[in-house]
Amino acid sequence: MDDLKGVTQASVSKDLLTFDGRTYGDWRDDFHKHGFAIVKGAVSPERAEYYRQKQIAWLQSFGLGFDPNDRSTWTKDHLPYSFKGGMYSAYAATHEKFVWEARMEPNVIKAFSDLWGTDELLVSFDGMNISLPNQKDLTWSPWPHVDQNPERKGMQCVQGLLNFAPNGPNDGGLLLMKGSSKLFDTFFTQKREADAHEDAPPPEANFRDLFLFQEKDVQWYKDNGCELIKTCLEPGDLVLWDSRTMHYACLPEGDVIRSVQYVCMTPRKFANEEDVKLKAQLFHEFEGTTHWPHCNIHRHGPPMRDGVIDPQNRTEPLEKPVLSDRLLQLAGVKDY
Ligand SMILES: O=C(O)CCC(=O)C(=O)O
Ligand SMILES: [Fe+2]
Repeated sequence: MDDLKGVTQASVSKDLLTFDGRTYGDWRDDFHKHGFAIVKGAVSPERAEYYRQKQIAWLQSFGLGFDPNDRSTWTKDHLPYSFKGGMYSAYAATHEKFVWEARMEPNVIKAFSDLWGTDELLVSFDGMNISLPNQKDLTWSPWPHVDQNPERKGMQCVQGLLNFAPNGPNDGGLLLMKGSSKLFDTFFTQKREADAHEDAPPPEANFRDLFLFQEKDVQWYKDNGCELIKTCLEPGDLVLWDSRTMHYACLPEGDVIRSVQYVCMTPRKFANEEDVKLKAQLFHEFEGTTHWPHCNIHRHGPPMRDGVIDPQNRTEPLEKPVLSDRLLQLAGVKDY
């Protein structure tokens, strides 16, 4: 493993910010206690429905015959390439106009500003998840993981997911290990072997901020007082979780197509200049990166199909975002 860029010695050994002992009287108390929180109604049901429709139209724009009303078309050959049954981060998707609009919803930005105590934020260039119920050509097994390298101590990244479709117990969705963020350091004081999951990224992908847990590790967290919960959400809800929280997503088994967008924001001051420069360059190239806004900036790269770059690859979004100072600041292109 190469060094963890953007992590100073000081930040390896302690939190980047300290929240100890503070109470807020809102969802932030839950967040600091359990490692996650749900911000209800961060966008209106109407806006959520707009984003849901944009996502479906985006899938259809590839002209591969995907029809949201015809289950016989719910197969890989009718869809652009996705990961884990519905995660889309290639094809310049992460820079579609509607994706930027969702990131910039006032209450989405406000949630992150309130959490971090600053308006000077960077946003991740991560994608969306559109998972189809009972898609026949998919295999799936739980993939409990954290998106933070065990070497990074403290709360360094907060991930978010903005939900657009009704999301009950049978629907595809996010499972979180309540309380696990607090046990992150304790768990990794021992040498731990990552799970050889069938979907684990190849070592050359060098996913440094990912640790896949084994089944016995899930039990370890439960034995230490944590609880695995499936989030149930209404359209417009935003879930935020500390990247040290164990989590994974399950596929839908009901009738509803899962429709969410990932959105993560961290303070601009967490970033070093080199990473911000790289981020700005990737923004100009309409590239996707990871869930991390301020470091761990890696080019997503083109979508692969059958070992070759998908001929349907796009290097520009269908609809480009409307550039504003605020957008460019969040993207790391313009200084605060
Ligand atoms: O889609 C989800 O609910 C979670 C996917 C995931 O692991 C992530 O966003 O880090
Ligand atoms: Fe994750």
